[in-house]
Amino acid sequence: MSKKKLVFSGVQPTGNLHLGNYLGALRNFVKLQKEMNCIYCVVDLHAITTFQNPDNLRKNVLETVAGFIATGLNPNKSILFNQSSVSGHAELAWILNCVSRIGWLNRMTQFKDKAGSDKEKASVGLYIYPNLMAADILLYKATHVPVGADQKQHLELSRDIAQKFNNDFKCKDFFPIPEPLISKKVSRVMSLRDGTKKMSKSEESDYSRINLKDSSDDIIKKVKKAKSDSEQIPDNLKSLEQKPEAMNLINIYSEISKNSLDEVLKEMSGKEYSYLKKKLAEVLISEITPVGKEIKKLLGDRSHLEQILKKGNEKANIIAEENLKNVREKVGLI
Ligand code: AQP
Repeated sequence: MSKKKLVFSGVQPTGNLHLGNYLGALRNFVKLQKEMNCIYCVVDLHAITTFQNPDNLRKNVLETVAGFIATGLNPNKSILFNQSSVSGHAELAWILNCVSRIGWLNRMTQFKDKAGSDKEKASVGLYIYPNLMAADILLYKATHVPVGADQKQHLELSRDIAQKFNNDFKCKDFFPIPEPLISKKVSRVMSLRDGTKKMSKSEESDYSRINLKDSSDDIIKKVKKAKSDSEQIPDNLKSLEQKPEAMNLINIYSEISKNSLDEVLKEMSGKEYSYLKKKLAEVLISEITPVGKEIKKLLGDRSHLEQILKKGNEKANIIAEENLKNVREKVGLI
């Protein structure tokens, strides 16, 4: 595998993949495999930073693999594996725990969001999650990391950790400083119920998100119920600044219909949101339901999915072991 450009990214097997995962991550992953060598990971060790029912976790790992493949990922071209099968992730994470600083972790907003008001009760794993993410990336010396905007801060931390490791152990350029690849258009798909919160698997209300496995009827119902605005659709973006739910629907429509925001406003201005919702449901059904059907089909053959993971795990382990050998040597571990 060429050392030049290498993509790494992961998805947590924490439940139903949704439109945010699709637009913010999966669709870009598939595009990137045409241009670069790519390694994609089902990050089960990240998932357990909050409690997961073991049976659901096992099921969700395969479902996430199916999601990758249904979106168009080719497991013969890219490496697709699950994190806990490559023990190097946990080992490098420990080493990087000793490089990363408490002050850096204290600034992570995702921990604050996920831990909620009672931080004392959050797991230690949730707190040091960003160090594990740095280990995921650096274990393969990845140069590019496609993520949604919600992961930007974690990726900046990975860059700081890489830099500090290179400085502390006097090995300039040992770890490449990973670059984020964040889609300029829809980098953050928001909840259909609250336009200030991101669409998320763990949000209680299923009406907050479009799942990739949703049926046409589900999509129509959810889009119909989505919060929007009582005024007509304006002809400029400025008027949408204080209307996050309406902006979110317009963003999603623009992204799925492949029309720019200006084109969408031209088409929609002066119309009611019910018109936008009708069109939005149509484009979502035509793009998302085939992916959902393919996921369901793939889940009908578990052994095929397990075989894909097994091959990916073997390939990932070879690269990880080689890099870890050098890390141990730099740190002085024998
Ligand atoms: N709403 C979103 N908009 C854009 N991108 C998103 N991603 C997730 N939600 C959105 C991107 O999807 C990739 C995989 O995310 P993840 O499942 O590993 O973790 P997450 O960001 O924590 O996703 P969720 O859905 O919110 O999961 P839970 O609820 O379990 O925490 C990442 O690249 C992410 O940026």
